[in-house]
Amino acid sequence: MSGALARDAAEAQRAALVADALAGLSAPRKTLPCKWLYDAEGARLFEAITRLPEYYPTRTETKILTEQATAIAAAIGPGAAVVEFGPGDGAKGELLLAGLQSPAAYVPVDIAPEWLEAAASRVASARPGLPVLPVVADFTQGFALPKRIGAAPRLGFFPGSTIGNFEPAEAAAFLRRARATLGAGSRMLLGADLVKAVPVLEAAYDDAAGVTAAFDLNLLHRLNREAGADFDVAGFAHRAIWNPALERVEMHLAALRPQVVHLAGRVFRFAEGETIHTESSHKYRPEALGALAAAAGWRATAMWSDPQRLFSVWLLQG
Ligand code: AVJ
Repeated sequence: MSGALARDAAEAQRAALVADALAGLSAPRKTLPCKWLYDAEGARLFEAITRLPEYYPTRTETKILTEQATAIAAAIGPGAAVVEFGPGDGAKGELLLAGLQSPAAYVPVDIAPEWLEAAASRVASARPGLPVLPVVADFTQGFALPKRIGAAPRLGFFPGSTIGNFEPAEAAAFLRRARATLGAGSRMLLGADLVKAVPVLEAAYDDAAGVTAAFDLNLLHRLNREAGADFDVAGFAHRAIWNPALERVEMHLAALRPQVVHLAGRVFRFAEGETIHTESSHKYRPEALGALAAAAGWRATAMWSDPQRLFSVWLLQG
């Protein structure tokens, strides 16, 4: 990207952050969209989270993809064009491609060009000769697949239980749109975290070393840095709470004492104990995931899990 274009993109991003912050902090129950957790520092902290003893999802999903690679590849068959929604550093895409029989192409899709570049170059150097065709797009919306994948059978790939960050209605809308993008008759390999004992869930989102707390609190630092806010970050604490009715872990930032915060010419007051809801991570029961997929036009044809039933990897037929 040229210097001027990069500056325009950064300014548009800043304006969107301010707009979301004004809307979220004005709501009767204060909230901020979880996508803002991932600036450079947030991405670094998330990477550290994936290596924590308490955070089982990444390591369990990687184990499933590794140990069941033969069964997964057999179910998918040869020649698939793999379309990954939000590839991160490309490590899981590389792992999936390594197990598949003669994949036809790798299509990472992300809104952030710099991350997309990292995933694309990682896979390209691991698999010389495989067409790597990155697409810059917001994958929650429709987008066009590269013409070069031709008639290869399409396999969507959405690992990491990122589906859990959507409200159930948004998750269904995402799956429906993904089917429209990939085409009827395509498949989707989907990672979803499972409902389990509450202490295991809460520890995964509130680790002893405080890395998840730093990840959550970084959002306030980001608002101070990028949106000109004046949060007293030491006056807030991270909380991870299981919501049993909605079967999700919620991250909140709780005011430890009354607070007054200024942002973009507005004043926001916090009572002691009042929170900003920063993320929801929905956990699924297998029946509920099957029903969600069905409501979005997909049929679950296989599910792989670990012996402790912590995490699930689904093959959906569109
Ligand atoms: C990568 C978005 C799925 O919800 O488990 C980790 C993010 N948040 N710890 C998740 C996250 C707190 C993660 N996702």
